[in-house]
Amino acid sequence: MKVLRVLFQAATFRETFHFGNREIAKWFPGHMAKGLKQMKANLKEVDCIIEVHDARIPLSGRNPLFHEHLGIKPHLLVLNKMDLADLTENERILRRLTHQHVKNVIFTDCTKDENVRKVVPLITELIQASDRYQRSEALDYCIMVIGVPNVGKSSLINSLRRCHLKKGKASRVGGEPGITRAVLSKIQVSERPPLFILDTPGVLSPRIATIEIGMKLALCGTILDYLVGEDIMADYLLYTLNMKQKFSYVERYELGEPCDDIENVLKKIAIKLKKTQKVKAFTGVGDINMTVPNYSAAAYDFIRTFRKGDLGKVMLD
Ligand SMILES: Nc1nc2c(ncn2[C@@H]2O[C@H](COP(=O)(O)OP(=O)(O)O)[C@@H](O)[C@H]2O)c(=O)[nH]1
Ligand SMILES: [Mg+2]
Repeated sequence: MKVLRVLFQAATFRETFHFGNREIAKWFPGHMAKGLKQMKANLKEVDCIIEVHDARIPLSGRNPLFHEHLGIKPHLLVLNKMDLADLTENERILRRLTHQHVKNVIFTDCTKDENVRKVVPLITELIQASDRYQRSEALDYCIMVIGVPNVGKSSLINSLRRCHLKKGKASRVGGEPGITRAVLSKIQVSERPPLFILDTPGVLSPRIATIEIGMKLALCGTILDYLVGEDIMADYLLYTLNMKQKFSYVERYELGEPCDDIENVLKKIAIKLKKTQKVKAFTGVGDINMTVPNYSAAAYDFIRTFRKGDLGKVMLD
């Protein structure tokens, strides 16, 4: 792999990505507005907020509404899916987060319960150091888990239960945005201290600031793909992998060498995966049937393989 990398470094790649004049389709479904409203209404019962976000985008796409509406409580940022993120860039990320006044950060992998045991001691400390307002008499701790869709909020709760209660699933987990709907269910995750967690539906910002942020959110599966478009997502992914010198895709799809031209890459992926389609072509002398690469099927495979971590660990920010 090392040899491969040295060889590939000589290739030239794009230094910036041109988005053209694309826009993100507006998407703030009713259940998200309702969810945020319910979260605010429950705030007086809450001692601490755990914000879960995807470790591949620790700086992008966190919802500013959370800080605006829920910012008064002690706050822990859990950067989950650390198994998919390139953590060699950690120090830069932590510096940036400190700059944004995010002081408490834990990286986790909820599928393997990795680092999840660090969560309860830290929030206990944060709550004990805080003014609990109306809850100063309460013996139990109540935590609200918030975040954009599909970052692993429900998985974190299940993992905490496995670590502290030796119990299984209490919160439904899903592979696409929108599995946990407007219900705020209160789930016990530990006996000592008695600790309860409110699971919440994912809430995105009603305005995603830039198309690039939208692209990163979509690549991590936190917004629906069609809002930005799978074709451009695949191109942005290729651009990122090349820029970060993550060349696993070359081997995976047997491309021979890195390439910065998405059409070329998708064509080869389609042929390798036998994702072709028959189309009718109209010629002067009559119609003929042709077999052409199915670019969208190839783009979909490229994106899905990335999401599973099979194109290597990547930091998108
Ligand atoms: N690789 C990886 N996948 C995870 C991790 N945590 C959750 N997932 C997956 O991410 C998807 C969304 O999880 P879920 O808990 O439903 O997210 P929520 O919408 O924020 O509640 C599911 O397919 C989980 O299996 C993690 O630490 N690593
Ligand atoms: Mg959920």
